[in-house]
Amino acid sequence: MSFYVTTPIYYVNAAPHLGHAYTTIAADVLARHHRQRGEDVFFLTGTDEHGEPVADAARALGIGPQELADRNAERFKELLPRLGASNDFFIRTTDPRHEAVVRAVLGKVRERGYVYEGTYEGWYCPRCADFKTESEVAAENTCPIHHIELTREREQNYFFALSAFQERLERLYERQPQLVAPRSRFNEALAFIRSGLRDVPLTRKRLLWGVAVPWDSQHVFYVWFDALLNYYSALTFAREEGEELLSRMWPPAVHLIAKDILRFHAVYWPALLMAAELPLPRRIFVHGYLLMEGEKMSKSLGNVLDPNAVIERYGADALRFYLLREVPFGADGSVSTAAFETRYERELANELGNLAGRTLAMIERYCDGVVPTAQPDSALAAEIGELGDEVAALLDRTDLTAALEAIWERVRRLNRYVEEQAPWQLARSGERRAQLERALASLALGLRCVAVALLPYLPDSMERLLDALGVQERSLDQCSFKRQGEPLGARIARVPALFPKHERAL
Ligand code: ME8
Repeated sequence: MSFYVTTPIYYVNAAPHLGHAYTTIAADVLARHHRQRGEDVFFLTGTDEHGEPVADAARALGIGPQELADRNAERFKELLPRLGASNDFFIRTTDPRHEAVVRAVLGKVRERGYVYEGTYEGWYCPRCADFKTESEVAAENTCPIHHIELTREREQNYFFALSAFQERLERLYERQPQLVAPRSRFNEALAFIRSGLRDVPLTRKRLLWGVAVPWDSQHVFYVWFDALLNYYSALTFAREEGEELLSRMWPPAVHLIAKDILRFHAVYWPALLMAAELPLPRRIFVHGYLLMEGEKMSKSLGNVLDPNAVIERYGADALRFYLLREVPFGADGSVSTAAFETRYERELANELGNLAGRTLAMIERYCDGVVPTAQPDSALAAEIGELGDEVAALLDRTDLTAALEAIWERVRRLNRYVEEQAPWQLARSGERRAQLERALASLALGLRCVAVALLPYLPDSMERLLDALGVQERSLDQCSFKRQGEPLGARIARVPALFPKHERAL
C-alpha cells in the first residue's frame, strides 16, 4: 500500500510564514501516521519559483528572480527540520529536471490536440498569478484576496482546452464523491465546473520568468501548469536512478491545499492529467485559513506571526499541537499568541505533561522504576479501546482535529484514572499492593497507547516519552490497550518535564 502526500509548493516571493507551516505540519502528521501503519509513504513539499509573483518581488528588490528564488527557497527548506517535518524530498521548480518534465508533459498535451493559439482578455491579479472570472472581481476591479487593483490583460496565447473536459470532469465528480473534501469544497468545485468551463491560457508572452515553451520560444508556460506538474515531475528524479518512484507512488493519495488554490487543483489539475493520460489523485483536501485579526494571514497583507518565535521558546511540537488543536481542520480559524499560551499550559503542560510525569514518578517511587507486570484494569481497557483504529479511520477522512480529540479524550480519561485510583494512598498499605500494581501497569499501558497515537503530532516529545517508558515499538498496533507486552516489566527512565512551564510570554 502506498501513500503519497503533498503540500502546495510555496511561492518564493517572500519568506515562509505560519500559513505555510500549517499545511506542512498537517501533511507531516499524515505521512508519519501512514508510516506507523507500515505503508510505503512519500511526502513531498517544495517551492514554486516562476511566474509573476516571483518576478515582481525580485524586481522590487532590485535583484534577479533566480537570486530571490535561491534565497527564499533556502528559507523554506530550513524551516522544515525546525517544524519537525519528515518530508522525503523538496522540489524546486527551477530545477532543470522539473522543467524538462513540464515540457514533455505539456508537449504531449499539445500533441493530443488540447492546445491551440488564440487571444485572451480578462482581469488579472499578479499576486495570484490568476485571471479572475467576472463573478470573482471585487468592488472597483480589485482582487478579493489581495485587495489590489486588477489589471486588464489582453494577449496572444496558447490555450489549454479546458472546456473539452467539462463532461469528463462532471462524471469524475459523480463517480468519486471523495475526490475533494470537505463537502462544501467539493460542491464549490463542482458548481464551478457546472457553470461552464472556459479554455484557459497555457502560456504567457510578456512574462519571461518561466519554463520556455518548446514549440514557441516567445512564450513561457503559465506558472500554474508548471507548478501543478511538480507533483508528478518530482517522482521522476527524487530518488536514485533505478528506483521506481513513479510506479510505486503515482497517483497521489492526498494533495493538501487551502481554499485559495481550489480551482487549480480541483478543476485544472484533473483536466490536465486527463489530457496527458495520467491517473488522477485519489483526494484533494482543502483546509481553511489561519486568521489573524479576522484576515487571511498572508505575506502580502503583512499581518504575519513568525512560527520561529513559537518554536524557539516552546519547540516545534507545541506549535504543531496548537495549530491542529485550535483550528478544526477544514475550517477557518483564528490563532493568537494568547490562545497558544493557554493551550500550551492547560493541555500540554497540565494534562499530557503531568500525566506522563506522574506516571513515571510513581513507577519510580513505588516500584523501584520497573513497570509492574500486573493484569491491567479491564474497565479502563474498554474505555481506551481500539484507539489506533479510531485514529486511522478519522485520518482516512483527513480529519486531523477529530483524531487529535479522540486521543485527547484518553489523555483526560487517564488523568481521571490517576485521581480515582490515588496510587499514593494504595502505596500506604501493604494489603493493597496488587491494586497499586494493577493501577500503575494500566497507566503505563494507557500512556503507551496515547503516546504512540500522538507520535505523528508530537514526534519529538512522544519519542522521548516512549523511550523513558521503555517502549521500543512505534507501530500503530501499540495503540490497542488489549495488546499487552511493552512496557510491562520494563525499566523506566526519568526525563525532564516534556512541556516545561514558561515565565515569559511570547
Ligand atoms: O499558492 N492559512 O503558493 P503560496 C492557511 N505557489 N494556509 C495558508 C495560509 C493561511 N493564512 N497562507 C498560505 C501558491 N497558506 C502556489 C501553489 S501548488 C501547485 C502552487 C498555505 O505561497 C496554504 O496551503 O501562496 C495555501 O494553499 C498555500 O500556503 C499557498 O501558498
